[in-house]
Amino acid sequence: MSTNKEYFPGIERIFYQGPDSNDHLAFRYYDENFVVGGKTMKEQFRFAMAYWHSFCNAGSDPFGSGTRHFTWNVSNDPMENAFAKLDAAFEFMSKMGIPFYCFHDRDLAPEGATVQESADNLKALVDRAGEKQSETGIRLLWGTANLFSHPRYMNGAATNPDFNVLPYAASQVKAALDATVQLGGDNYVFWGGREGYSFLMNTDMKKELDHMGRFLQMARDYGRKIGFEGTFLIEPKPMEPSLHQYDFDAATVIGFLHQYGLENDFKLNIEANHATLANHSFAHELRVASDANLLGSIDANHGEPLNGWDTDNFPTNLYEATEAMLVVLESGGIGNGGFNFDAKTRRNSTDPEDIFIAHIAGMDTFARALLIADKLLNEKRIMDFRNNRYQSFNTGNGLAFENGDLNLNELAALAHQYGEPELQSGKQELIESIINSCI
Ligand code: XUL
Ligand code: CO
Repeated sequence: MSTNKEYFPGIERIFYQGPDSNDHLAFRYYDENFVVGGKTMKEQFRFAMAYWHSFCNAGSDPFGSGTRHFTWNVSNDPMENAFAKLDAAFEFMSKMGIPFYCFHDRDLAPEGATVQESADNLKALVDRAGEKQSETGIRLLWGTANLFSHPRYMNGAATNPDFNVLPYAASQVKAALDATVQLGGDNYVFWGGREGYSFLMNTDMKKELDHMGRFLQMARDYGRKIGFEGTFLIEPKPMEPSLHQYDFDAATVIGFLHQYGLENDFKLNIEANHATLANHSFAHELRVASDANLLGSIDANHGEPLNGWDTDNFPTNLYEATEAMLVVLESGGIGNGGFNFDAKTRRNSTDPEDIFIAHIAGMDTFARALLIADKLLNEKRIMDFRNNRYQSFNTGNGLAFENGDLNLNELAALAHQYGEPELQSGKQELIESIINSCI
């Protein structure tokens, strides 16, 4: 089925040329073999391409149809197009030097007329993807099932008030887990796009959350049974498409995982634009996940600060990326997760080269952020200040408090002895200016 057609003629392998290069089809900061923080950049990031944004969505929005011409989408046979799209995607990743990809079941293969036909379609594409992986060395970062686009999921998948929808969702998750295991995927993602509500008055939230917990336990048990040794990931997002989504933010999901006994198998996939939708910074969400030992992977993008939507821009905000990389480095890296570009080119970026330029911009942004974050970690003025801010807990009564050796009565009694505490400056502006001097 594989053709020799070249989908991006005129574009060769993208290489590192250094910060002074003016070539827009070259890396200025992402040097895959350069070692930072004990690992090569390639190992630190494990960059992944998101199949859906770059190869499925031609740029349509609620106000108009797509603007990009997909040269792999020209047949009347959707399966033929799916095979062509696979070739195009692997050509793109090979030329970019992107080592991983991520997909939803429906990105890879079209939905069939029956459950069986859908599973067969997916299997055919997965077999071919396996061959492509062997030929190129490109690997699967994570697979997932699209449980939000089809009308049957309008009231949710695992949380649907109608039980009849749940078997359908299970059939998709089962097939997507089979696909992920067959392709050696390191992770499996659940993003609960419609797992939430649009109207609380017609919703039994407790029942729906119990159903979601049970469904995820079943998926975990099935995955482990078929030999999936990777990490299950939940991707928090507060809203859109639902008015309220149950996986609201990192803190909410961590509570949910513990409540339903999922914390040993699941971690979090933190997306920058979802963080800001929840009125958190990207770094905040990463920090919350990391502090709970549940930072699994990252969906790299950024939102438009002037509106509240999930605009999924390619990440070019150096400051935001630097804050993120600081958390990642302090966490000891992203482990078996990666940095998936859950990002789309703007609707009016219509040249075929634009998805190359966009990925280069994103990879260069994070590479540069990594270099800066590494510098900041070695910047004693910041790190010492942060540590010293808490030094009163290192000895005496502060240490006794931390160790649980003081009760409230004893703690309150110290107020009489200590009197009014002296004010301790937080030195925010100083730290901000040191950060700027490292950029
Ligand atoms: C939606 C989103 C998804 C997930 C995978 O906002 O981020 O693409 O990453 O389902
Ligand atoms: Co995402």
